[in-house]
Amino acid sequence: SNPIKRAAEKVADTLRGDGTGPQDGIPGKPGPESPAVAEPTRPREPLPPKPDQTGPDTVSPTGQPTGADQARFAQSGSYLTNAQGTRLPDTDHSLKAGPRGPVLLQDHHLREKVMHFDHERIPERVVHARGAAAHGVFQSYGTAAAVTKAAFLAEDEETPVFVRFSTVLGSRGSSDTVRDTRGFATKFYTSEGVFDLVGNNIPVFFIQDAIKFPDVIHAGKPHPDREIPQAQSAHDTFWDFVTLHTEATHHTLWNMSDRGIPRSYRTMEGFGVHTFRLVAADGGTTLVKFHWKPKLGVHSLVWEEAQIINGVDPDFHRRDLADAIEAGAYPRWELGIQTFPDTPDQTFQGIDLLDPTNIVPEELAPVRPVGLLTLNRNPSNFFAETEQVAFHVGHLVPGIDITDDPLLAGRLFSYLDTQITRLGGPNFPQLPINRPHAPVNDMLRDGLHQTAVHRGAAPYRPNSLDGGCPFTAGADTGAYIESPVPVPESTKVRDAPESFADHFSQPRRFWLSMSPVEREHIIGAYTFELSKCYEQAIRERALRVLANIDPELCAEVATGLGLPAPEPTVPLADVEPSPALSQVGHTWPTDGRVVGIVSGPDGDLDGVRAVRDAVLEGGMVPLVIGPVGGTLGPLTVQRTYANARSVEFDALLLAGTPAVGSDAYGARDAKGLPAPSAGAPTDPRVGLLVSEAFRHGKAIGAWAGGEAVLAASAVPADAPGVVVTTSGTAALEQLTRLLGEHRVWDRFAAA
Ligand code: HDE
Repeated sequence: SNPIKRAAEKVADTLRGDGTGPQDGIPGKPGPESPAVAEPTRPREPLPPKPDQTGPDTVSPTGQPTGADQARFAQSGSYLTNAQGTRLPDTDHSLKAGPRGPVLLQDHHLREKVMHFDHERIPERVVHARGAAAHGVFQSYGTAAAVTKAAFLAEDEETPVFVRFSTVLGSRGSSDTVRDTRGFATKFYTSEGVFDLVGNNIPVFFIQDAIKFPDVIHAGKPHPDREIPQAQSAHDTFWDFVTLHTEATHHTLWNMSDRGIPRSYRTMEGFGVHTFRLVAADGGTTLVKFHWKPKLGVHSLVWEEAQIINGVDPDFHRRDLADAIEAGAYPRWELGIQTFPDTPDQTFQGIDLLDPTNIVPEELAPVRPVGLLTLNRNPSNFFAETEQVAFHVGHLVPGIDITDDPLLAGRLFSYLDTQITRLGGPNFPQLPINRPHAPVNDMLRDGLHQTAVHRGAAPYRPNSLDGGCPFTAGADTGAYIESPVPVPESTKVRDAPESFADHFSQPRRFWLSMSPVEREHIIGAYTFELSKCYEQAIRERALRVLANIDPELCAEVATGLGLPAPEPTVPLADVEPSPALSQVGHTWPTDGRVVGIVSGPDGDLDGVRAVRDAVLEGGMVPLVIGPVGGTLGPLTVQRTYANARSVEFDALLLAGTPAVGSDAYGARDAKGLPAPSAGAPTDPRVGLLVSEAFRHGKAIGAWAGGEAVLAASAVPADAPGVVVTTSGTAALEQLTRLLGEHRVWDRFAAA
C-alpha cells in the first residue's frame, strides 16, 4: 500500500537477486545457477556447527558440562528473537506513528537493540590491547616429570590450550608490525585446573620491581597531551625513562634488535621471563626458566618492511596466524626448560635468578624440550574468546610454584585486579574461554554476571548443612600446596639487593652475541628512534647509556645523530658472547613461506604453472602476480601489480617479461597515454616490488627473460641471493635453500 516502501522493497529484491556476494557476480543480475532469493524466506533447521565453531569444552563452576554445548545453545532456533526469546516480525524499522511520523518511545525492540549496541565495547587491556589468538593442544614428552609433579607435564599427556599473542603499547586497532615487545600468553586447561604461562617474546623485562610498572608504561604509551605516537617507542617520554632508569637497558636493546619486529607470531620465541620453582612428587624443588622454541625458527622483519606493512596490511601477524591454521600449516613450538639448583641464594654461576633483567645463556644451562605446542584451531568469535580471555600468573597448578622475584609478586596482584574493570566483575572465570576443564567447586558466590546457579545452603566451611562439602584436599589428593621455602630473616625496607645494580654486563653480552648484520640493524633502530626525540638532552643521555654497552654501538649511533660519542662511565663488562642469541647462521624449514611469481601474458606460463606446483609440493605458498586480475593463460592471477607489495613475499620468481599494466601507474607513451602491453619491463610497480624485495634481503629467481626485469629494477643479476637460470623449477631449488636461512644476509652492508 505504501509506494515508497514498495519501491524500496523492489530495489532490495533486485539487489539480492543474484544470491552471491558482490565479489562473485554483478548485483542485480541473477547468476545462472544461483537461486533468485538470497535470504531464506522460510525457517531452516539450524546447520550443525562446524568443528571450529564451538567454544572449548569446559565445565561450569557447578561442575556441569557446558562449553561447546552452551555456546551453541546461546544462539539456537530458526526465528529471530529478542534477548528474551520472543519472536520478532521486523528488525529493520522503528515503530512510528505513521510511516513519516515520530518514532515511539514504546518501541521496546528498538530500545533493547540500541541499548545492547551502546554497550558492545569493553575497556581494552591497559597493555597488550592488540592481540590474536588460537586454540591448540600441548603434548608432553614426560621429560620434566622428574622435576615436577604437574600432571600436564607427565609423559604423553595431552592438554587443550588457548594462546594469545599481542603487542604491548598500541591500542586494539593499532598495527601489528610496530617495534615493540610481543606477548605470548598460554592457557593450559589441565586436569588439575588452569595453568597460565603469561610470557613475552623477549626474555627480560624493563624493570626489576612491579612498583615501576605504571612508570614504564606511562612513559611508553602515547604522550598524554596529543595522544601520539601510537604503538611506538620512538618518542621522548619512552627514551627519557629508559635512559634515566638504566635497569631498562637490556630490554630496550632487545627491542632495538630484530626481536622487536618479528616476521610472524609463528617465528617468535617465547619466554616466561621470571624464574619459577618446580616441585617434584617427592617435594624436591628446582628453579626453572620457561622457553618456547618455534619449529619454524626465529625470524624477523627488516625495519623498512615493518613500516611498509603497517600501512599495507596492519593485520599482517593476525592474518598470518589465522591463514596458516586455516591452511592446516599448524604453528608449533617446543616448550623447553632451563633448570637450576634451588639454592638459598638463588643465583646460577653468578647470575641473580630473581632479577628479571637477566637471562641465563643457553650455553651455561641448556634448554631441555619438555613438550610440543600445536595451534590448530582459529577462534570462532574474536570477542568471546580472544578479547575475553583472562590470563593470570597466579593461575598455577601443583608442581609449579613461584619465586620471590619482586616483579612477579606485583603481577600476582595486577592480573586479577585488572579483569574486574575489563571484564566487569569477579565472575570472569565463568566465561566460556576462561572456564577450567577440571571440576570447579569453590565457595565464591554472587557478584556481577553470576551465571552459575549454585546449589546447597552452606557456601562456607566448616559446615554441617551441606554434609561438610566441599572437602579440602591434601598432598595425596592433588592439592596445591605452596613449597615450604624458608623466608630470609630481615627488616622491612624499600630497597633492592646489591646484585640488581649491574645494568650493563647482560646488554653487553647480547650485543657481543649479534652477527654484523644484526648489529647494523640495532644501530639503525637506535638511530631512528632517538632521531625522533625532540629533546637533545635525551639523545645525549641515551648515548651515555650506549657507551656503557659498547663503544662501537655508541659511536655509530652518535654519527647517525650528528653528536659526539661519549666515553663509558663504567668499566666495560668482560663477558662471553652467547651464540644462541643470534637469529643468523641457522637453517630452518621453509614450510609456509610465501613465493610470489611475477608474470605477464608474454611470460613463460607453462613454466609458471610448473613452478607453482613445485612450490606447493614443497609446503610453501605460491602466489601468481599478473598485470590485472582474472587469468594468465591457464593460471588464476592471485595478486595484481596494483595490490602486490613486496612485504607479502619471502621470495620472488620472475617468469619472463611482465607486460606493462595499463592503469594510471603504468608506463606511458610519448603522448602520455597508457603504453600498450609492449613487453617492456618498465611497470614501476613491478620495479618497486623487485627492488624492495632485493633491499629487504629476499631471494629472487629469474628465467625466460626475467633478467630484464631485474635490470629494469636496478638489481644486479650477480648479487648474492639472485638466481638466474633456465627454468622456474631450477630457480626454485636454489631459492628454497636460501629461504631456509630466512634471508640473504650477505646482501646487507655489514656482511
Ligand atoms: Fe603483564 N599485564 N604486567 N607482563 N602481560 C597484563 O593483564 C603487569 C609483565 C603480559 O594476552 C595485564 O589481563 C604488571 C611481564 C602479557 O591477555 C595487566 C607487570 C610479562 C599480557 C598486566 C607486568 C608480561 C599481559 C593487562 C609488572 C612477561 C597479555 C591486561 C609487574 C613475562 C595477556 C591483563 C593477554 C597483560 C600487568 C609485566 C606479559 C595490567 C603489573 C614481565 C603477555 O594485568
